[in-house]
Amino acid sequence: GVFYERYHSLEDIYYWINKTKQDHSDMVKVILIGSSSEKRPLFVLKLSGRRDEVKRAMWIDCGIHAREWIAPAFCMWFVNYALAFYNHNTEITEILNNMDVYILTSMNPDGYKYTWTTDRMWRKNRSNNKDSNCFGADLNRNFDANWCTKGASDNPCDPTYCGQFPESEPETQAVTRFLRSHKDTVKLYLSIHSYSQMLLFPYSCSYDEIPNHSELFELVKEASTKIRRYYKNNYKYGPAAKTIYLAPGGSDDWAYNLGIKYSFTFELQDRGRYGFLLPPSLIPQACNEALLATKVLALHVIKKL
Ligand code: 0X9
Ligand code: ZN
Repeated sequence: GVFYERYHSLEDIYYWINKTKQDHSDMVKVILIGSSSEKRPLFVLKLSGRRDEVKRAMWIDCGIHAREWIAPAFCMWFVNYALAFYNHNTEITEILNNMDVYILTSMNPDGYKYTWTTDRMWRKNRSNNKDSNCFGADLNRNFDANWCTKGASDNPCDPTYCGQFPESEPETQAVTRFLRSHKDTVKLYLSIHSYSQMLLFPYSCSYDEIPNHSELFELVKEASTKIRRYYKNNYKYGPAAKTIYLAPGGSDDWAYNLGIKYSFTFELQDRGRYGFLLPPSLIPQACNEALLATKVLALHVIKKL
């Protein structure tokens, strides 16, 4: 519907979460996992197919970085697609029958709000850094994975500021706490960003090759090939440090080290023409590309485990 072909204010997103739960109470639960530094709630939607409890799950977070508006738009797109096509599309049905899906539509609500009101290009959260006049930490440099080494900044005024210590930020804490307590069930971790059109896997915090490198490489290669075939668009793929750059403290590396061996970061459209200011007319294709890649990963994990 046309609703999903627009960007939405934070207030709209909270309203949408509530409405989605009410309209689909059979498949959707809402879990409060924490709150932001400005005390906004962090809600996770839990989508389930079959009624009987399934033992496996996947996680998707969107909007770690405030200005990457296509990311929350994808989380909403995914939820809408899953609810509309469950029992109509074989792939999403297979996924929801075998995995619960946890979706954090906006991991950085304070930053997102700030991009709507004050500074469209804001990246970090909005926490008050003591001993500095600059606000915010980069949540994707705040996780405990070679924290604050080369590729992050210890200056609170920089866009890649790593925070005071690993997991210093309440948004990071909410996610790590939830995933630690669900680590036996969550088999696939997915973090949605923009832009540059890449399908990335660990490590980003070092050039070390992970034990299941070949398996993940073949997977993102397959996803990228499918995107090219269906949507005529090019996605690079590979381990993040080599494919994009060295960047420590990221959620994907942390989740991988926690034991979630299928851990990915997607960089959605575009490749720089509009950058973070991707026009709403491109939302459908950008989301369908990411949806296709998500299906490839989820179906593989189901088949393997
Ligand atoms: O630098 C980042 O955090 C991501 N790129 S972005 O342009 N969206 O900021 C890439 C994340 C790759 N993974 C890790 N750095 N762990
Ligand atoms: Zn990002």
